[in-house]
Amino acid sequence: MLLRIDHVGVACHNLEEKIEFYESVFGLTVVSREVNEEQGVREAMLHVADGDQGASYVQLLEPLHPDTAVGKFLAKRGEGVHHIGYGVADVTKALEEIGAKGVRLVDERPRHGSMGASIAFLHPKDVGGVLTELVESSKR
Ligand code: MC0
Repeated sequence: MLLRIDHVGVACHNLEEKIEFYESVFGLTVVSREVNEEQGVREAMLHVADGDQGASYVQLLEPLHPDTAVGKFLAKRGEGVHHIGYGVADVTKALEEIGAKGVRLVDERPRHGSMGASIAFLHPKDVGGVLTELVESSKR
């Protein structure tokens, strides 16, 4: 069901500073920047590698307000890995299958994600403490 690691989401206080760090230390390149009001984030995708099943990225996330998922995470835990996003072929089908196995779904239906993807989150409490995102990439 999981095709690849699509991205690792990293929570940070200052997006521009963190982009500069990933560019200068790892030589990564920003391929997309977006503000996602629904998710309460300003984010950037930095390309890491291409594989048979698609590309993988580091996603840097800065909260738009303290009272957002990433804002609350930063206040509680500080900067660091916020979630793992796995590529799937069909996010609606994957949600059905995973929900049927008793895993709590944060999203019953897909939402709008980075670079036109359809995304949905699984609750970290049911995935061993890991906030897990399913990502169906846009068919561009
Ligand atoms: C919270 N918890 C986490 C966590 N966030 N555990 C692991 N990883 C995380 N990222 C834990 C808390 O420590 C707490 O455990 C419990 O979950 C409840 O957390 P809370 O602080 O009370 O917050 P809630 O319950 O209001 O919300 C948690 C929840 C939320 C996961 C449901 O953050 C959520 O809906 N996340 C999905 C949306 C999201 O994260 N959007 C931002 C990225 P204790 O033990 O202390 O009770 S958007 C994105 O990434 C898009 C743009 C994309 O990829 O394209």
